[in-house]
Amino acid sequence: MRRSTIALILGGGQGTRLYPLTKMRSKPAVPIAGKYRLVDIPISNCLNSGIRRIYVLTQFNSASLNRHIKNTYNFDVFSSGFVDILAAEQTPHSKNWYQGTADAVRQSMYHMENKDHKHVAILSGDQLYQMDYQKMIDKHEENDADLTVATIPVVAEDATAFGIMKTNEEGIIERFVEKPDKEELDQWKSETPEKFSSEGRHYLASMGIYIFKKEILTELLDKHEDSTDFGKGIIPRAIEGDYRVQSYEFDGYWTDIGTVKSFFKANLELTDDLPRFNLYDNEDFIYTRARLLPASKLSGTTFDHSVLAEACLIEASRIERSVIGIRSRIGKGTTIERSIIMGNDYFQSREELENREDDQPPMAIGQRCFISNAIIDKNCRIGDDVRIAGGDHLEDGDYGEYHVVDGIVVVPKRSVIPDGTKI
Ligand code: ADQ
Ligand code: ADP
Repeated sequence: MRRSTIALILGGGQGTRLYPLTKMRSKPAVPIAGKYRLVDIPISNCLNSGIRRIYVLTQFNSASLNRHIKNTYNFDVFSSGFVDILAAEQTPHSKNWYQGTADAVRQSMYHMENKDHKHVAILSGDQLYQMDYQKMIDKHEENDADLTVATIPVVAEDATAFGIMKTNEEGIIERFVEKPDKEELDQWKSETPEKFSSEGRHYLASMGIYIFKKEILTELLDKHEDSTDFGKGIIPRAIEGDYRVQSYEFDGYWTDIGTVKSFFKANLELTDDLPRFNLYDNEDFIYTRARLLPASKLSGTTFDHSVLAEACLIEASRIERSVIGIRSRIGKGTTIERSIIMGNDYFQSREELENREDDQPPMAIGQRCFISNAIIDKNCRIGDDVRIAGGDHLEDGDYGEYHVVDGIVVVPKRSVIPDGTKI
């Protein structure tokens, strides 16, 4: 265990960019890859890097996040490890919700007052990647940096969505701009290694992953009380000030999953022949709740490039390029393409299924349905002969029982889509 570092995971603001997946839960609790939740990714990276003191900062608390953390990360009593949720709250120190990432950290600092750490790792809660933070901390110590920012080269098209920087030969960050305009991009080009420049990745982006010396973090947050964000405030202030701000170049797979579109894409990429995010590793585990679930039962289904979680009952005709989550039930004759089916939180009993008093379909996807380019959240009741075909021909918006976001049809948790519906 690495006692030198405490990790703070920024679990999300209002969660508007992932709405309606955040309609009934806080962002860290959003299910991903069939059986995990977003927060499992940074927590697993911490555990695999030997960091076992972790706070998850979230705008509001949710039952599913609490249950998930409590049931998954209960360290034994002899270790001083913990995963604690710090939800925005009214305290004697503050009456406001978190105003931004730096404000969230500022409001949480008093929880760490009595801890014996040297560094604070600040991590983003909506990214898919595997990284050994230990290597980054070693570099940070070797350089005697006040602050180290993890960086990765990106293409011009993506550069406007990130913090972009210029470094000197020693890797010290000399200039930084948060989300530059397209017009000013030229001046932000850097020499990047051949591996990246050959793909047009000429811009050094901040990954939003920071290691601070503990006292420097406190000093910066106090000194720049009006800075509510790291990217817009604290990081540029540190670079302008008399601090040693070092870049740590990461060269693995890393992607943002903070919007419905990027979340959808990252999930479907897990169905590639050789996914760039590796869930099948003997050492670097992705932790999640250890549920006692039976194996999945399949009948008459052709599967192609799909990921299937446990405890599913599937009689569909064809499932292609899709992620099928725990306890999913899919009826005969149904086709699913390019979709995420999140599954169910519990099994419906046989009794419940046989004695249905209302006309509601069961918690399942019915028979003879066609579903493509869609995200079906947990516990939905999709009737028979339903057609859901997402795509750019649909106009984005809130249509009651479903939403369209960037052409992707999102059916929120517990929605009911009656027999024969066409979307
Ligand atoms: P963004 O991702 O745009 O850029 P931001 O919206 O501040 O930055 O989010 C960073 C993380 O903090 C996300 O996980 C988000 O959910 C969480 N967060 C946001 N507001 C929060 C709040 N009020 N309380 C708790 N958590 C909150 C940042 C950097 C860029 C960098 C990119 C890399 O500012 O410089 O390039 O990350 O993704
Ligand atoms: P997960 O299994 O994905 O971690 P959650 O913890 O969010 O899911 O939700 C599963 C929860 O659903 C469990 O706490 C379980 O107790 C609850 N549950 C079980 N049966 C029912 C039921 N019949 N109605 C509502 N909730 C139920």
